[in-house]
Amino acid sequence: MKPKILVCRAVFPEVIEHLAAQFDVDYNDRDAPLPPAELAARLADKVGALTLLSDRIDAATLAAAPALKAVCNVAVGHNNFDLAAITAAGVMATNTPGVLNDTTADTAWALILASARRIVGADKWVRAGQWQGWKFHDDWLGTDVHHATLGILGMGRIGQAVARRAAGFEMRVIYHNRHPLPAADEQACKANWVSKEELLREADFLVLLLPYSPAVHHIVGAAELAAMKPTAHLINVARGGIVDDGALIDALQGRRIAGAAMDVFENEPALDPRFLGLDNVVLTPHIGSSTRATRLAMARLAADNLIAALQGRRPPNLLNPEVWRG
Ligand code: 8YV
Repeated sequence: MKPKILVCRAVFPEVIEHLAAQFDVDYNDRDAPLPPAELAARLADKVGALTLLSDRIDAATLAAAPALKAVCNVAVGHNNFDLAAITAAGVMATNTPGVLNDTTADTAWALILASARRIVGADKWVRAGQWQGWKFHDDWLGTDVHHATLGILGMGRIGQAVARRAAGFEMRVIYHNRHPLPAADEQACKANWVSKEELLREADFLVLLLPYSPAVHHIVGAAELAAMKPTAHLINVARGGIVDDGALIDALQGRRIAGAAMDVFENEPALDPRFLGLDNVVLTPHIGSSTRATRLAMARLAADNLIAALQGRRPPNLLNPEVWRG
């Protein structure tokens, strides 16, 4: 008999085939999350699970899944995991770092450029038939990206990929982390550590790339937005909850910053409806890693983690090494 696993949400057929070669797969092939009670019920006899960010794994879920050995997220973020509870239950938890860095960095750049050059509004204007003639000085004037100052809050692997791309735009790159990067890494992405205050004050484009934790909840709120330049743009490709969305909407309405581009929101997908009425924000539906190649690589890596964990090998992306008894 093959070990039983749950794949909590629709992924790629080739990944399911790969898993089915070694496991008895209970597959939720709908592209919608399982309600918590159904998730718990379907985990009851499983030894492993492939999870998405919408699948909350906490003490209650674990209590319903006594045989569980591994939960493997198809995401680098893992704020759907109560890692302390998972570790206390002796269950391995994994994520998918690395494979989505470049795609998410590309998304950040798409949003920087879209916000600076008002691409989305201009596209809607053309489609609405409003382009009646060309004007020199008042049509769709945007902000230059080249030679501007790029600020990055959260200079991990994705932040460094965003910074490296700035060289082509001949930008000055500054960042803030709790601790500066090792000198060689700073050199590789030509970025300088500054205080959070200086970052807010100096950035023309402020890109957020922090992983979510309660410690960074609303790390960009009314006070931080007030400290930014009125000409600045804010880009969030990290997590909802890092930005106080209400404070951002106020700042955008009051033109206290020039623009924003948001891929992630508090309470997504139920974003604050006031966003929809603003002409100085670009809105995308959490598509930071969304290319076929990258989503497939993420699903494959999560599957590899699950296979390793259930075959008694240390999974490559183990988040809680304290449970490893290799
Ligand atoms: C994913 C993400 O697309 O990896 C993450 O943490 O937020 C995105 O890359 C999404 O979570 C799919 O699970």
